[in-house]
Amino acid sequence: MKKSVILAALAVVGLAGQQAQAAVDWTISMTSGSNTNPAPAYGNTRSYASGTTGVTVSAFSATGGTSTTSSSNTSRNSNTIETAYLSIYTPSSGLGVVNRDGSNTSSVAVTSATGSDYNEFVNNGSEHSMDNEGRSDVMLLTFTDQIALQSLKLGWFNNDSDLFVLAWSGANPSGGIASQLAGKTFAQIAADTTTDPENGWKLITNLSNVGSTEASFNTTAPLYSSYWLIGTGGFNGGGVTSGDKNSSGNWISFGSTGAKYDYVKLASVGGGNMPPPPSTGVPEPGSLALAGVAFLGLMGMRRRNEKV
Ligand SMILES: [Ca+2]
Ligand SMILES: [Ca+2]
Ligand SMILES: [Ca+2]
Ligand SMILES: [Ca+2]
Repeated sequence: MKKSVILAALAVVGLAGQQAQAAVDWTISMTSGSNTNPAPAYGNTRSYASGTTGVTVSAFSATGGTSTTSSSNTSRNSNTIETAYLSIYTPSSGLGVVNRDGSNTSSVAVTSATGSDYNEFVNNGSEHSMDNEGRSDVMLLTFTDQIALQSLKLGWFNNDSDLFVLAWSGANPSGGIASQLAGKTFAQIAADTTTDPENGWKLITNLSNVGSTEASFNTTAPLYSSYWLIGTGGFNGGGVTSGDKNSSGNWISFGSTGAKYDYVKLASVGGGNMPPPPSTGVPEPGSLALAGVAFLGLMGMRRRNEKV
């Protein structure tokens, strides 16, 4: 009896929580700023806010390691992750990623680029976006509070627009969140989501063909975190994928028929604040204990009555 009362109370709380999340608490637009060109600083940040909720965004890409200049696309899960340049396209497109492996030195914003991801430059080509042609670009979003990221909207996309969202779960990493990204590989991060999902990067969702629609996710039993990772394509146990699946529901490898590269710019994100501790309508631990005592008392009375 006591158990069912508690379950009923929790059900009411759960329902109230879902209703509150039908709409996000805030939406942060990320369409303002300007680019540095030429020679941007890799690892730059851009900050945006809505009300008291603020976010700082930075860019990364799998450009490290010995295969940095290889034209092979198969290295994206074994290359180490390095900081990239977080570019901005106004007035409405939003944030893009220009990684370290560009090579177009005439119009490139990267003075020392020697890589084979050659269309990575600020003011031309489709890969000034966050893309997965050549290398896999991602954005790290660091919020001022623990929040539930629940929506995103693209201001621009080309060819295909699959996205994945990861959140850092568990304790704050002692070396800072960048230490859980830079120097690692996407394969290592993927292994973390499967072997230690409660303390590390956790896959929140794979979004297919987002396009110009506002994507919604993480609404049921939402996860709250200060650190969120958004990338192009899909994400599974091996790392990043094309985001495209065959008729059997299996991921299609980059370079195979049916795998389409994704090019996107992020215009806004929305989310929910962590709900305050319940104050009304939910029994306090103390009153639950009292209810238990009363219940035991009833049981005692019933036993005594049965004896008579
Ligand atoms: Ca790019
Ligand atoms: Ca690229
Ligand atoms: Ca797709
Ligand atoms: Ca795709």
